[in-house]
Amino acid sequence: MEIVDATVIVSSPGRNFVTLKITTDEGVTGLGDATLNGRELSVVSYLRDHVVPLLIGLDPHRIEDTWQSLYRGAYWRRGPVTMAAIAAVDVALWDIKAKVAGLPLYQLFGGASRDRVRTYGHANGRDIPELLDSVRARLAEGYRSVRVQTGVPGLETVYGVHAGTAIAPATADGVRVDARALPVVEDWDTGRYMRHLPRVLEAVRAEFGPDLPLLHDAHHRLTPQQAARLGREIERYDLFWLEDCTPAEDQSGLRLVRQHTTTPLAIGEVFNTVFDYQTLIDERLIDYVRSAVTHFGGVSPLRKLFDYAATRQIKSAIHGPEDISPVGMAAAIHLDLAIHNFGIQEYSGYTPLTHEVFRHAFTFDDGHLHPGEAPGIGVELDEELAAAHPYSPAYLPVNRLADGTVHDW
Ligand code: GCO
Ligand code: MG
Repeated sequence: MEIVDATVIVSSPGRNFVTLKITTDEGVTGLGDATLNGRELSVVSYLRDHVVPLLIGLDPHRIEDTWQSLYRGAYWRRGPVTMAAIAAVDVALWDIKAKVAGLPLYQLFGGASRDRVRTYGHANGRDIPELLDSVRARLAEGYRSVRVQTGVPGLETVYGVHAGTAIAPATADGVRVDARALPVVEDWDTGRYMRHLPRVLEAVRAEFGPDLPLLHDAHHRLTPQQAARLGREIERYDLFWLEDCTPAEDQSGLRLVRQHTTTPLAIGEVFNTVFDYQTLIDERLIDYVRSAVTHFGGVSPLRKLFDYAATRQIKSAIHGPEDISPVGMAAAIHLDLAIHNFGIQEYSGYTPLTHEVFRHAFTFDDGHLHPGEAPGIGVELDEELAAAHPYSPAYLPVNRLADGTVHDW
């Protein structure tokens, strides 16, 4: 079998998604997600200009060899653009291999290690009462674990709450209403946030009791010293995890956090390779690894990462926000079902139009996902509908402190 065609499809059925479609001489097709929120077109160019020409004529079954040649052959390694492009190729080839085998992808990974995949959803509120309503809404949708984010008194806009909903707002025809040609500026004050968060968790525990698994995302905003203090202060609220407490590319900083708190830590959605995790895993500085299939070079390296993490009893928690397309999500769910050290899967849902553009075999029921039994990853792209909703520029916000200094967002 030979790869005869590879095309890159950009579509915005609510938000921008980049999809690679690989076709073989036998007419088998595979899909891969290459979406990099806010930098989508750079991955499109990387694929179209530099990767697609290398794929034509290759044997699609040689996934590992293709992966290694794209990673090592570029000479310039790692980074989100490169690794998103390689991820799309990797997943598309696994999709083809599993279709040819006539099996859902998880069967090629050793089969199911569990019956279904536990998820968590997003609850957001501008203030505590709005957050409590949002938690109720997620529970009504079936979620059994909830991430809680609120506005902070004195700040205008905070990560996770400016949209007020779990899903980016979209008009009926699928055009993002928050799409903008330039990033918006949000404000940030670490002191206010650190004083407010314990009150938020107190209110949520008072309302929903001790049993509901609660998560919180600090979104890379604290220093190790601040994270150590916050983690210790919120121990009594028994978080499932505190996510991205620091910009963790400074891996040794997590030693300080770990020395001071037993609050479980989850890190890694912006990481691209196993090397970003080396100290964190070797020294057991985290409890969950958070990389997305889409930003980590695909399911091939992510499976290796999970095996490495398992040697330290660290579990998986694949990044699954609404800016990972249903193609990337489907690949994640197959992996979640198969690996032993599965922890939890993030799933924040999609706009109705996104579900139409990407028709998928995976299902969400009772707070759990299942990849379905369709051969491959189980996603089909409606290319006509995708083309009717073209790319529209959209950027993540930028954070500034009161004096104008840029801060991590
Ligand atoms: C999460 C993430 C996302 C990111 C987003 C950036 O935990 O789901 O923090 O919400 O902010 O993926 O594009
Ligand atoms: Mg996060």
